[in-house]
Amino acid sequence: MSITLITGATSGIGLALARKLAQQGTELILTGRRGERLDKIKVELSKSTKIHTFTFDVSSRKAVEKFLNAGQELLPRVSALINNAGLACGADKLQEANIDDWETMIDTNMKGLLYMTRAIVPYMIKTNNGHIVNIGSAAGRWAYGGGSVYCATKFAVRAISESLRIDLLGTNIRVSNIEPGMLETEFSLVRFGDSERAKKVYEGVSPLQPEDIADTILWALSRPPHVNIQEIVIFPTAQAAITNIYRRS
Ligand code: NDP
Ligand code: 8X3
Repeated sequence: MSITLITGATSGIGLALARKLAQQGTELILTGRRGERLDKIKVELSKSTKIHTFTFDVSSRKAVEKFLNAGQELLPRVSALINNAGLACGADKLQEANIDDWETMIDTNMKGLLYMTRAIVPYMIKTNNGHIVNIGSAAGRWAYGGGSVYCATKFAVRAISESLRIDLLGTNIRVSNIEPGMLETEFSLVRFGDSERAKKVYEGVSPLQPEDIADTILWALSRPPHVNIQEIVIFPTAQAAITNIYRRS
């Protein structure tokens, strides 16, 4: 039986996808830093399928290596890796930004995704089967003020997806890059660390919901083996472009 591995399954897109895949009976490896949440999710989803949880920080190379050791019996069966764990920290102008925030975003969104991909792809090559789904962002196509490093990490996710697709040419392994626009999850709370400010991001708008992206990922995963969905950009209807948002007054 094959396994789907989702990083960042404790909330938002990762959790919505885990719930949908569990309903279909897919065996899952779920990861995140908040172990208590993972424990609860395991109890909830184990009613439908086999769930394995691992609590670790994807931005720590050592922690990823520990996970690879602990999960070594499961990893050869991973047929889909959903590189979803990610975050933005702050939205300050580059000249005013906190450099620690940059490190966190680069280490999580880029290096974490790379560590996980480097570890899992060799197993997929052995079976000549697999699907890497990277959660990029519309911010990985269009930059905006105050987003320099977050946008750069998501531009990087797009570049990594493109290169990996070329590196894997000739295998049956697929690589997809999913690029959502405004999406209501814990993302803005994490970004600003302030629930009032986070609420304002979505004020007067019907943003995307994590289930919208989970459905899109499920669709990409379920295409026949000769079809690779390379990239999908998804905005809410009220967002025409990265900084063009219509708000009801
Ligand atoms: P959430 O904050 O709701 O979820 C983020 C998930 O990532 C959590 O499960 C969190 O788990 C996990 N995570 C964050 N940092 C780490 C880390 N260092 N190690 C392990 N897990 C980590 O946000 P979203 O669901 O919105 O975010 C999912 C992805 O979607 C991200 O890559 C984000 O950049 C991207 N995205 C989000 C958009 C939005 O507007 N919301 C739009 C476009 C893309 P824990 O805290 O338990 O570690
Ligand atoms: C998140 C979308 O526009 O808030 O990736 O950066 S945005």
